[in-house]
Amino acid sequence: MQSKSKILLIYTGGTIGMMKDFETGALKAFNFSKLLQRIPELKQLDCEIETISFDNPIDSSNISPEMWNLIATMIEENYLTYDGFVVLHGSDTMSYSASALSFMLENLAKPIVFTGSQLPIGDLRTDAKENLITAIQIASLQAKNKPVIQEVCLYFEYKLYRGNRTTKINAEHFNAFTSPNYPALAESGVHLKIEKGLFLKKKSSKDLLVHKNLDNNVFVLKLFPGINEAVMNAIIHIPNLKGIVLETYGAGNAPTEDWFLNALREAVNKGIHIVNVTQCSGGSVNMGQYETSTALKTIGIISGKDITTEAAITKLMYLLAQNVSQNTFKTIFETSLRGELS
Ligand code: ASN
Repeated sequence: MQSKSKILLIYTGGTIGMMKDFETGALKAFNFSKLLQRIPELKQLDCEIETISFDNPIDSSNISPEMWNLIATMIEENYLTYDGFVVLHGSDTMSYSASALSFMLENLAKPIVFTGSQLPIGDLRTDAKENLITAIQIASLQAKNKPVIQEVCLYFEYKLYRGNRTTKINAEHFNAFTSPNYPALAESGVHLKIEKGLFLKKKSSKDLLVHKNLDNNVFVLKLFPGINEAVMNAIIHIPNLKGIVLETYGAGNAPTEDWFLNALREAVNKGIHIVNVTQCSGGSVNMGQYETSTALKTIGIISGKDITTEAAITKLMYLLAQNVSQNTFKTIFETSLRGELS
């Protein structure tokens, strides 16, 4: 007989649990016990739910690598006791956090489902209840006493995505996220339609390995017509800088002016890892397709392929803390570690 799934709900903050401050009119986080009182429906779910919360819930604009560590530690310490984890998180940076956690949790064999909402749970028209209830149901799915999902996901507005493939695209619509280069893993309608073939295949049966070191000596540089030499030089001379996510045009294209390419060459020669990702909301970098990207390839710029900026910057933080040798860094970055690139 299948036993009831045990789910740990980790509350970090976000709009889902916010209330209006009557003095300023702004939304701010409030504590978790009040959140649970607002969703009596949770008792009807066919699983056991326990909760744990940040001492001071945050608006997700204040998330940091230290807090990713806190979430990772909460999962690590409770990993054997629970069948699945639902992380309640603000939507603003949820894609960054889901990406970061996907890299930090190696050999994951249980579901970690990030969710949140656009309106507070107390609001009459809230999207929080559906998001939370279905996220818990998804995290509880079992087949032959094993969790069906074994990766870090993000559930929002009827769709389950691979977390490190997502990006927030709308501050107004309930449909706030998309996964531009990878299809949804599941869709919730009258039935929960699960696309098993899209799930991450577990590579080994090794125990969970939690990587808590992240190196945030990194930068995201979005190109724009008019970027000048002084700006480029200032960036590549940031003390201790170890990695740059370079958001280029189209299929990975950039200016071909000497001062620009020289700055990139100098940075690469100093040991700074530069990852080429596209500013487009979908599609892939393909260095060499146009003349405007051929030099980038020659300089040794890493191809981010179809990775999101959120996954690229967190993968950089993760790999920079892993003591990867200078020679193999590019190859490892260009390899899919958690399904983050094709
Ligand atoms: N500012 C909020 C947050 O990210 C937005 C939200 O949750 N919808 O914490």
